[in-house]
Amino acid sequence: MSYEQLLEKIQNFQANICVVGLGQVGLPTALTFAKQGYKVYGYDIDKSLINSLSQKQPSFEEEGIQELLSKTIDNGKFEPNNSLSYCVNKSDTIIICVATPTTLDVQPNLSFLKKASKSLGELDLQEKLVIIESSIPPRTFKDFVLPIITQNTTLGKNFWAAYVPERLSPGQAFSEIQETPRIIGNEDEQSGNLAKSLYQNIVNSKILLTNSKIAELSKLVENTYRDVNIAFANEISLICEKYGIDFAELVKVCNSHPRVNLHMAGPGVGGPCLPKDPYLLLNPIEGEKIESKIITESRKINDFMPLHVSKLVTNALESQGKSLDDTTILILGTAYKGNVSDTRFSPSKQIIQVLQQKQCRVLVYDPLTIETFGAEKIDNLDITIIENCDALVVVADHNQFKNIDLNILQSMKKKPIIVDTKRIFNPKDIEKLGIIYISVGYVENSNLSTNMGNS
Ligand code: SAJ
Repeated sequence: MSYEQLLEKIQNFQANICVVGLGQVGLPTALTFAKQGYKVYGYDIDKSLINSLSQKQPSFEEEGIQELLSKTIDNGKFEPNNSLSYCVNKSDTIIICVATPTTLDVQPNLSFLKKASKSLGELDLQEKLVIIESSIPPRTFKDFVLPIITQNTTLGKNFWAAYVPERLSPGQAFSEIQETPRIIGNEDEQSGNLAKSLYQNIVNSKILLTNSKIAELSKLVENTYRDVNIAFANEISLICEKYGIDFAELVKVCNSHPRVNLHMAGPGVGGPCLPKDPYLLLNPIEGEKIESKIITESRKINDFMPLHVSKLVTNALESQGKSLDDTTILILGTAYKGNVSDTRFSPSKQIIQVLQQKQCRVLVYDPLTIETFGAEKIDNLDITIIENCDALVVVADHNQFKNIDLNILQSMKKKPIIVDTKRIFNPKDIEKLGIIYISVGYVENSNLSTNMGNS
């Protein structure tokens, strides 16, 4: 098949697609292409995942995923399969969405990408287009992936490839795949054109073409930008605690300026992307580690926040004359953020551990996850549970938590405390119930505040 024939197949939804890696990026991507009319083969090394997807059971929470999975399996547009060669041989385009985490010493761990590229390199990739969506350190596409997958082909002649970083925010995956502008990083013009035609058929927004190194860097810079901005918000919230003013009110006022956009302070930064992408940015695949004070300090500030939250909780309990070993604390949320079932790098892990070290009894409630981080799991917010709680700590802003009947909170133990790190409640409503309301950047009196680094 020539370049022109492949282009036409892609434009007319006739090109088959194989998605490698069916996690929180790969699966929504596969289902979106299937929804638009492409035939999509889904491959993952996890056989049990392929089994459950074949039985129409998604492995994580995402709005609309269940319906779309069932629909596209029923109409034959999505076919999960545990043979990579089967999926690749049936396809004209292969999209790699494997995880690129960091090791414990925060070095890029490209082992999944290496394995996927190696397995692909052993198959016949002639006349196919390969796309990488995983977040990767600059030059990985050109110097690491391309040499492995072009062993029997020539880029731009009988094979095409591009780097197209995913940009979806878990929890809004389907709308973001369609509405967020996409970046295409390519090393040859034909690959850029093919990738653009493919994404044009699912994206209702701009598609920008650039070289692969800039595309790789852009992805890491975007997530680092957010991490640094959240760190700034967190630091300002600590300053607000010192002054005894409400950070949320301050944000409202500052953000009325047309060139200011303060982010929200919170319990820390979790998830599979923000806590590790700054490290991918600073650790090139070859050469020395890059120094950046602002990026490294921001990571430290965000990593400190769970500790700060536990200190807010224990300070508040002690200020009410309670002995920590005689208190029960209910944590709302083990997910790393609202409305997702992902618990990777969740701030609640450290909050729970610290509170347990301080001898508090810790319960957790999260209707979207099975993770407890060693706390006692409860299955509902029954009054018999609430009446034993001294403090309630909101760590994930799930919609279910926002809709809690506040009257039930009145049954908490004497001198009750709510630490609402995600600002899901109106402080006045809580205080009206006789409950002490605390948040990051909102302490009743500044004595409850903690010092960065001394907790
Ligand atoms: N958070 C705050 N304050 C804020 C915003 C977020 O404390 O103002 C916290 C959240 O609670 C969470 C963490 O930050 O713990 C990350 O949440 P997020 O919603 O900012 O980001 P992710 O990790 O779910 O998704 C990000 C997105 N990147 C950007 O917005 C630049 C998404 O678009 C990327 O596709 C995704 O990373 C990814 O996969 O790389």
